[in-house]
Amino acid sequence: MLTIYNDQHALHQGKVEMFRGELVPCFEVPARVDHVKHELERRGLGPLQSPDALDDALLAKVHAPRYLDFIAGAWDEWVALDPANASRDALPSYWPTRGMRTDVLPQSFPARLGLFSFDAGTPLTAGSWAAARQGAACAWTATQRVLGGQRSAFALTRPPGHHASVDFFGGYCFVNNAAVAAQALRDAGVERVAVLDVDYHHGNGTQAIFYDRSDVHFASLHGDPFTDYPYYLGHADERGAGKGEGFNHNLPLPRGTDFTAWRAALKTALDGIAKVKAGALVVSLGVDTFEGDPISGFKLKSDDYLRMGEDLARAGLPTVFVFEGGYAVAEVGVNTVNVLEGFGQ
Ligand code: Q9C
Ligand code: ZN
Repeated sequence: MLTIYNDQHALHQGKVEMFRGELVPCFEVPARVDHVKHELERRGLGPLQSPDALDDALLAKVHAPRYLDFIAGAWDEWVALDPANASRDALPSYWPTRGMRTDVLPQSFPARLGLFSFDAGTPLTAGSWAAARQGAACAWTATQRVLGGQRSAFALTRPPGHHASVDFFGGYCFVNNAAVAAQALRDAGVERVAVLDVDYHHGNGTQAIFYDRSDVHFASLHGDPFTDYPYYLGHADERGAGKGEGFNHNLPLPRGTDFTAWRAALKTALDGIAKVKAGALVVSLGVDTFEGDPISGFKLKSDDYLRMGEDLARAGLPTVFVFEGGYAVAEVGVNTVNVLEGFGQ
């Protein structure tokens, strides 16, 4: 598996996240990607390449310009508020909600930090933008390799992306790498692209970015939002809007779901993808469906990820894999690389 590796991922290194009323050490740590890289190298699974330079115009096709401007400058603004902030992560604590104004940009930095986010679990750090932007470059480069004739490529990067929406960050995500890949495939002339999100959590950002579009079909298997993050999106009745009606497919599953039930839902999602005649596939590859994941509720075992890769290969589509979640740090390498090995070259 050709892998495009984000060698700047460790520039994003959150210290703490808000969890049940406490600041706890971040689950989303640099070691996650280090383990995947190590496992790819240990199994001799294809070369690791650096990304090519990204044209920011692509980012502006999936994110709002005022959001990108904010994220790009947020760390400097944070430190300008108080030099002591240089040693602290920025976390939001105010959000606009129903009936409040989001069209007027507050002057206050904390107010804008909340306006452009949706949780207090996603620390913004000195290197967050640099790491996230380079991650988008990885997704773009992996897409170019697939367009160039590779059957598949893998963007190995963090922070993850699928919770990042048109104009807000959250769920450890700042830039939606899967959306970048899907948009790049569209820009190259692939008439319909499918994004399949197998991360434990619903890909609210990817869904929202493409919700009213028929050219990008979004399918997601995830913990039911009645009980699981991101809570406010991901129900089965969200089927797309306007021209996008019928091109959004959510398969929420209960806590405790094992691979047999998960695999049946995967088949349903892949059948839907075959029906819309997608010409390419983007896989949001999170392995937080693993039984040992500390923040998730499914029961997949390490060997199941080989079968997952085989099932994905049977879709028969040029495929861009983008790394997302997975927080059982010691097993994240084996589980991720199992999918890629199961998929084959
Ligand atoms: N008890 C990704 O996997 N915190 N993001 C949830 C649940 C947010 C996960 C806490 C989880 C976000 C990319
Ligand atoms: Zn996840």
